[in-house]
Amino acid sequence: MNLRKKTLLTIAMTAVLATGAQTALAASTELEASNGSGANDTYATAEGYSIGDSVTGYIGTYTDADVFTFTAQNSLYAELYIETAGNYSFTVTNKATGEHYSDDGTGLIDMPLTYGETYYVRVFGLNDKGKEYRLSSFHYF
Ligand SMILES: [Ca+2]
Repeated sequence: MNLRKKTLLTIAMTAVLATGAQTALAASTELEASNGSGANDTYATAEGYSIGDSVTGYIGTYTDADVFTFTAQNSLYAELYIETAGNYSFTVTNKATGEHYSDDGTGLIDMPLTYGETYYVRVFGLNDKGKEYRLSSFHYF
């Protein structure tokens, strides 16, 4: 292999590795079976989450809820959204302050964050279950 080809191959492999690493960091899966409930349904059993990450999961039963928690790393705004074929809704709650936001079925919540505060994201079905959802988010100013 000549030097030019070897250099191009190295660049391509580096790009693949960088992309793969980024995906591995940013994406995760709910820790509950796709037809299950009960493992992460409460604030006490919430799964860790970070703004900027995507997590996929299922509302496994009609009474299932999936709760995720994050601590704000800044006092910017956050947009959280779910993408799903299911008839699902979600809320974000700060237990300490009583702040509570609902997507009202739109799949979208825009909210201010307060540095150091802990928030809970709760995804649930509106008489629906069995479909996958993806919860994602990002910071904005
Ligand atoms: Ca659950």
